[in-house]
Amino acid sequence: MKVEILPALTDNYMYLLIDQDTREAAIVDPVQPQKVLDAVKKHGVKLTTVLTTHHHWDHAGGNEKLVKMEPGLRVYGGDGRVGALTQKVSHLTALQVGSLSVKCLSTPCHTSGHICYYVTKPNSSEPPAVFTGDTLFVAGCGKFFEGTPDEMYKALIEILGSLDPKTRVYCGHEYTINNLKFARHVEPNNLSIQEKLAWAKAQYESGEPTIPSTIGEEFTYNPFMRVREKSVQDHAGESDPVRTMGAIRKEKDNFRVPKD
Ligand SMILES: N[C@@H](CCC(=O)N[C@@H](CS)C(=O)NCC(=O)O)C(=O)O
Ligand SMILES: [Zn+2]
Ligand SMILES: [Zn+2]
Repeated sequence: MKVEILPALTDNYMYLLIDQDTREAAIVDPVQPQKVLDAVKKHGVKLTTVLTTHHHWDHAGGNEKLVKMEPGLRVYGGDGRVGALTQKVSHLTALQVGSLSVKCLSTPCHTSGHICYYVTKPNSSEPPAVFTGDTLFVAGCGKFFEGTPDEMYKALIEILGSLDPKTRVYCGHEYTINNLKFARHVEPNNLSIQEKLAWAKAQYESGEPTIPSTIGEEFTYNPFMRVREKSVQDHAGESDPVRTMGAIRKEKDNFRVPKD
């Protein structure tokens, strides 16, 4: 599989997922349809599928226009509020993009209908990919607009956290530097955070994305994936991982990001 990263709006990402065996492709969260069609043309692939992570405008807001420009697309999503939806999916719904297998993972919390898409290439040694929208970011997670700390714990630790650690994480926004500054505030002595922050700043300076990370890496620096660690619980003044999840999300909602 090949994943082309398509920056959109100010800090969103769309992703063109290509099955190199069949030249069939899917697009994740096509908020800027013309950019998508330009990339489809450049790669000479057949776009058949839209994978929508959630109904927010900056993710699903291009669906209707894309379907008008390219009739016949299958539009997947987990929420009736997703524009141009043709197939409503739920937890563990399976679909194919050419020879690639896609498994839908229901991760309610940021929105109640949020879906992450886990992609594998059967009978190959290629690492899997997961498209996490606004549930999991590199070193962070989405705001809890329609859910609870318990739901985000299930999403991050039990569902995404049990994927192959080599799984590539493709998230919905470029928030990595700000997320790592908050992570450093939570765990000032965590060297993985400091290394990743230095790397992310260098990527930013050269105009490169910080995407993808891996699930295994996220467990080393993402405070929301580390709510079972004593260091994170101590910072939150809690001894329970779900209460820690709630406390650090609330703290991040009000966090003033330092300049460096
Ligand atoms: N803090 C965001 C503000 C925008 C925002 O609220 N984004 C939503 C997704 S569209 C979110 O869940 N952000 C997670 C966070 O701020 O930790 C930023 O860094 O620009
Ligand atoms: Zn959102
Ligand atoms: Zn968003």
